[in-house]
Amino acid sequence: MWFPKKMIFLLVSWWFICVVFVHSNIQNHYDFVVREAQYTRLCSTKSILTVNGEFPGPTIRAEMGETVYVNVHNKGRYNITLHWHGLKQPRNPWTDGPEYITQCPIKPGEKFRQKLIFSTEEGTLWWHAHSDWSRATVHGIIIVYPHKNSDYPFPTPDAEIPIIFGEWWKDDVKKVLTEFIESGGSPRNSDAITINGQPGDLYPCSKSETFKLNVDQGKTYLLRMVNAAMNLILFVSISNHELTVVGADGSYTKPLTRDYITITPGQTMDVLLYANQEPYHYYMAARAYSSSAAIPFDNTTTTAILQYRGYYYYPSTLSLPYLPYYNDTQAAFNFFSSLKGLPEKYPHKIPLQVNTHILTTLSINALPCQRGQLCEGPNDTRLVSSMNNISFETPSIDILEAYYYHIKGVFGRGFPRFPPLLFNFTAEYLPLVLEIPKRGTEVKVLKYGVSVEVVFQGTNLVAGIDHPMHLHGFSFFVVGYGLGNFNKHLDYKSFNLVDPPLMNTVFVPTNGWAAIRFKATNPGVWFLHCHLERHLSWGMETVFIVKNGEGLYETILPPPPDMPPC
Ligand SMILES: *[C@@H]1O[C@H](CO)[C@@H](O)[C@H](O)[C@H]1NC(C)=O
Ligand SMILES: *[C@@H]1O[C@H](CO)[C@@H](O)[C@H](O)[C@H]1NC(C)=O
Ligand SMILES: *[C@@H]1O[C@H](CO)[C@@H](O)[C@H](O)[C@H]1NC(C)=O
Ligand SMILES: *[C@@H]1O[C@H](CO)[C@@H](O)[C@H](O)[C@H]1NC(C)=O
Ligand SMILES: *[C@@H]1O[C@H](CO)[C@@H](O)[C@H](O)[C@H]1NC(C)=O
Ligand SMILES: *[C@@H]1O[C@H](CO)[C@@H](O)[C@H](O)[C@H]1NC(C)=O
Ligand SMILES: [Cu+2]
Repeated sequence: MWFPKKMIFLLVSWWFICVVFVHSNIQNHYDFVVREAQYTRLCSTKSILTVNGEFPGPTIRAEMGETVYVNVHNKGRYNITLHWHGLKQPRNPWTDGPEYITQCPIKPGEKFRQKLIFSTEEGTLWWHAHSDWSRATVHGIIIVYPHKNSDYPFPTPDAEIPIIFGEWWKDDVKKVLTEFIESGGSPRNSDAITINGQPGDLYPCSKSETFKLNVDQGKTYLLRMVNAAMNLILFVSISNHELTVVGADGSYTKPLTRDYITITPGQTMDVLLYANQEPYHYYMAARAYSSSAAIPFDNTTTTAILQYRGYYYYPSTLSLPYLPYYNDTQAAFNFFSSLKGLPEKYPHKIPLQVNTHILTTLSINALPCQRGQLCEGPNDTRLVSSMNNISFETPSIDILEAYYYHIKGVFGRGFPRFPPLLFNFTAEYLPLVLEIPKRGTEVKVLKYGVSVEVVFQGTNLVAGIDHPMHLHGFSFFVVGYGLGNFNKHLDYKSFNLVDPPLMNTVFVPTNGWAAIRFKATNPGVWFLHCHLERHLSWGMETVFIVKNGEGLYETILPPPPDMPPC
């Protein structure tokens, strides 16, 4: 078609006006350059991997339902992939990100343009690297605002404050990972927990940089919290202030007011803070929840300061807020089981009937020592982990391409729907012979549209511990939690099918279970894994492949032209 020059000029300028003025705060194109940068924390300087030199990385702001493009350019020295955590990416697993699951890595010097399809998510999500342990420093927040004709399901807050929790090692994270994998034991503990990249007052050389939340008395703040820590479930609280959770994992919830919250790696929480106290300075603090006495963890405390404007006197000492004790499973369990969804936001979506039941154990395992290996696990073993007694082996060609192009020998379809052996999963003493898992790359294939229930059952093999289980490609309803063994005769009665929260990462309590339900209406290859990085490295993961349905809108989109080659 032929356009007069003037017409083209008008069209281009009109487009420009729309883009610049209508979406002043929001852009739909980002350039992410992965590169090294120098950072100093805890009195020592090191080079870390970042996006655009920032730690935490740049914020992505979107409006519900829009599509955003991120041009990822790897200028680092290592292979990398990026994942958009909590984004369902309808029909588009291609740019979801987990390494060797949906793509091969972006090699140094290469680029990949990733399409982010926002659909029903609203609230706080995040993005992070999804290859080796790079996500320790390669992560950032994603804020999804209500559609312009819509509003928050609570009074509009006066301002929002991102709060990103992380974990910092003084040493190079690559080195921590290599040492961990070679040793066969537990990884080295981090040296600090951070809030927006800062450890806070209680650590050496950190006080002047402690993160400050500046507030005006009488106003309401939306704290957008992300737990980007590698291996720590956290308790969080603020002195003299209550916290009101109004959203989790990119879906709104019924308001839940508590004096502390619990947040697992992978989870996000939208939390209202009412600045309704005496104008003064108050600590926000966070530290680990860790249930097993046998497992070492970083037991330090990170702080930020909530400071009311107009109050200039800086107190020399502040008192720390109440936090549940490190091993207080009841406190964690109570928080999560009190969180309820907003069913009016998704009427008739909760699957009341299920046609695919899956029960999977989550276990820590121990392999016998082989000659030439280091075996720093208990009793000279090497630690691994498993789901339904299969410790996942990551292939070297990604599963999505193997599935799409029918490449044989990359994965099997034999992930079992039930544990291969029934025993008292949570018994205090278990026979050592049960500790050795199988190894393999087994996926579960689901027909398009089936209603799926997954019951995650923690076991006490080697050491009972909590697991935050994350599913890509879906938000699921968390319909039940319990301690001990899941009992299908009793526990169905306690399921919440009225107002379950819609989440993407579920807390499975130590020696307990959690149950989720979702409808498999997103064709693709979707990773399911523990979001504690050490358990993921050990093999606590599998993949759901959802087949195409009928017609175009139930079919996987074609791959983008610039998929990174293997
Ligand atoms: C934290 O762990 C260290 C080393 O394991 C221990 O010495 C210290 O007492 C612990 N601190 C607290 C507050 O539990
Ligand atoms: C938590 O740890 C404390 C101190 O080590 C111990 O006394 C208590 O029994 C533990 N509680 C639980 C529930 O394990
Ligand atoms: C399993 O073991 C736990 C812990 O010892 C015990 O309390 C429970 O009764 C056992 N359950 C069954 C079904 O035997
Ligand atoms: C896992 O499989 C291995 C190999 O078949 C077996 O020896 C072990 O007992 C199984 N453990 C469990 C918990 O099923
Ligand atoms: C280590 O070995 C001892 C003795 O055989 C056994 O009682 C204990 O349960 C083992 N620990 C683990 C974690 O396997
Ligand atoms: C980087 O990725 C390519 C493509 O999958 C692979 O062949 C290579 O071994 C990877 N390099 C490292 C250091 O893992
Ligand atoms: Cu885990």
